[in-house]
Amino acid sequence: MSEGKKHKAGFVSIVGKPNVGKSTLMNELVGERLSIITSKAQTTRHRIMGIMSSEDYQIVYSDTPGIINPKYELHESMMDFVDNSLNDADVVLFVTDIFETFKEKDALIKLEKTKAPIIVIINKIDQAKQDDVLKKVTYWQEKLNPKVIMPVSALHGFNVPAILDEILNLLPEHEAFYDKEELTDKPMRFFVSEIIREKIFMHYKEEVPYSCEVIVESFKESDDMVKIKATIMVERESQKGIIIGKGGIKLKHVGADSRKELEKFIQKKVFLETHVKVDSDWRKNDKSLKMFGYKN
Ligand code: GDP
Ligand code: K
Ligand code: MG
Repeated sequence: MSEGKKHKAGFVSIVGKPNVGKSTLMNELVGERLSIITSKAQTTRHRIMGIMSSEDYQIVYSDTPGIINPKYELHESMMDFVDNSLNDADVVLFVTDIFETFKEKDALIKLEKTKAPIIVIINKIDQAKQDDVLKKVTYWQEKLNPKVIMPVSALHGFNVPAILDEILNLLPEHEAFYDKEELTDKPMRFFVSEIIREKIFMHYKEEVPYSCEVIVESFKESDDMVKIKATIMVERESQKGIIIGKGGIKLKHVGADSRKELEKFIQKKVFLETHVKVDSDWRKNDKSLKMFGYKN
């Protein structure tokens, strides 16, 4: 560590409504594709940590599910992840986007409960005129009176490095919480299942992806390759047919896309075997939610 400079470390919680670009922002801040991104709301179901370390600091980001009104048990667990991350936060990145009208109160109620300083991120400014951005800045200034408001484009990395400076200003002096080599709190199997889930979101319409959970049954690694067996859980027999498709064609495409992405992520050749199983209404079932890691 450089002389005279105290080490800073802390937890930065990334929260906001669905689809405003939280996961895109975390990946951009950390410089790794840790969180899956799709154009659909409720893609992120867990709290995913992305750790960024240097000689003088360690920032532990938490990407979280979008704040919603829970409709079933899975949603409740998702909102518990948001609450936990807000409880731990030293700094809150409240992400909103240029389009958000913000009629609902649920996200703001969560923010009122946190004691950590808030940075408001107005995302997707690549899609807005400067006037509209300024209007949003005024709006959030009046609504939340945060420490800082930053218009950014997470997708294009515009103004993202400046967020880091603001965080470092607000971060407490502390020693590192994790080994400086660590990138995340989640194991490789988690990312495998997330990557497959992302491809499911891309290949199927409407409700089907929301009914899917991916379980990595085995992950066997050798020097130059990995053999992965994964099960896609659905909620009903009819969804099983949709996932598999005529003659297995749909599942084959999901498998091929997943394999390509997995090879990029793991940097080894990947053999992927997928099966589909039914776990009736797992999203409302306590036992299944525990088994899939959504509950203790
Ligand atoms: P989350 O649900 O808040 O985690 O949002 P995601 O990161 O999954 O992004 C939702 C959608 O918004 C995806 O289609 C992203 O590509 C898109 N997106 C994210 N950031 C930006 C941005 O800065 N500009 C534009 N135009 N799109 C963005
Ligand atoms: K999303
Ligand atoms: Mg997300």
